Amino acid sequence: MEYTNLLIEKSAGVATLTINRPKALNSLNSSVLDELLDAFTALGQDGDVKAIVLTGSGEKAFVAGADIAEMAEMTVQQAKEFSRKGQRLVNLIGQLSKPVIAAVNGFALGGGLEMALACDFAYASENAKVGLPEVTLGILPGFGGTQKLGRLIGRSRANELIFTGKMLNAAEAREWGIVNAVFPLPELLDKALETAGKIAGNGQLGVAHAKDAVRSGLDMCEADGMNYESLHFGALFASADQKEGMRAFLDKRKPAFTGN
Ligand code: CO8
Repeated sequence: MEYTNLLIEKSAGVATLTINRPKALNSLNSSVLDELLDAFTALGQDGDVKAIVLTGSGEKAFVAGADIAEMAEMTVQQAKEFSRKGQRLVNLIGQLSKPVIAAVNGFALGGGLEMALACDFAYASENAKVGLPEVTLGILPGFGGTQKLGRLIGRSRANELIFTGKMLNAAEAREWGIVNAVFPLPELLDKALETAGKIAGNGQLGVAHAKDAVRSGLDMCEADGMNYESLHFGALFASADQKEGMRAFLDKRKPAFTGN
């Protein structure tokens, strides 16, 4: 698929996926969502890609939400389909066997924050502002925000953000546990790439199983989660990466993981 709203760069096992619609603050219309669905599917299947950084182009916005101009005249049916498309995207990011880091380089509002929440974790720039302003537009977060934010930061804080529609600055977003770290804007992408590079150097299968164990485990009771973890732990002992990782430790050398 030819992308008109996305830029993709790949280097040393890490793909940088940039939403490139700066004039509309990288807001998500149907064609951006289609392209993102296609791009994440392709990156998921690309054997050279071990981790992904998602960011927005320009110095102002990560993603300023779903495209309000497109949504304004939607019928009930179209709005449901739009929401389902966005939810397919956030589910795809979650189910991908590769970690996705959000580099939040400015406004992450509404569907933009929901995209960041769908990623495995997020870093932000000092100018970032995050929020779920949907109720100020007479709607509610429809790309997973009502489900994911409470699981991440707890019900009380999620309710305050969702019911007021207020924005948090980057330091507040870190304090609330929405982003892991805050950097000056010019350093943000490099910091995210550095972390992604570290992940890409680890056993890819171990990372993939860990991602699923953490994500799926959060929806289970602890006892079921422990059983699920054991299944993943056992499965890795059928892999070449487990043999290589442990042999390399004993041989006092760097492991050469193959993802098998
Ligand atoms: N959609 C479409 N266009 C947008 C959006 C958006 N979400 N955000 C900004 N733009 C456009 C502006 O219209 C403007 O275009 P133009 O230059 O043609 O007038 C351009 O981007 C620049 O924006 P501003 O001039 O407004 O820039 P400011 O610096 O003054 O303000 C803000 C920046 C504060 C980010 C402001 O643009 C803003 O408030 N944007 C809207 C934020 C928002 O409400 N986002 C939530 C949208 S709803 C949503 O995401 C729902 C997700 C779930 C959907 C469920 C499916 C039904």
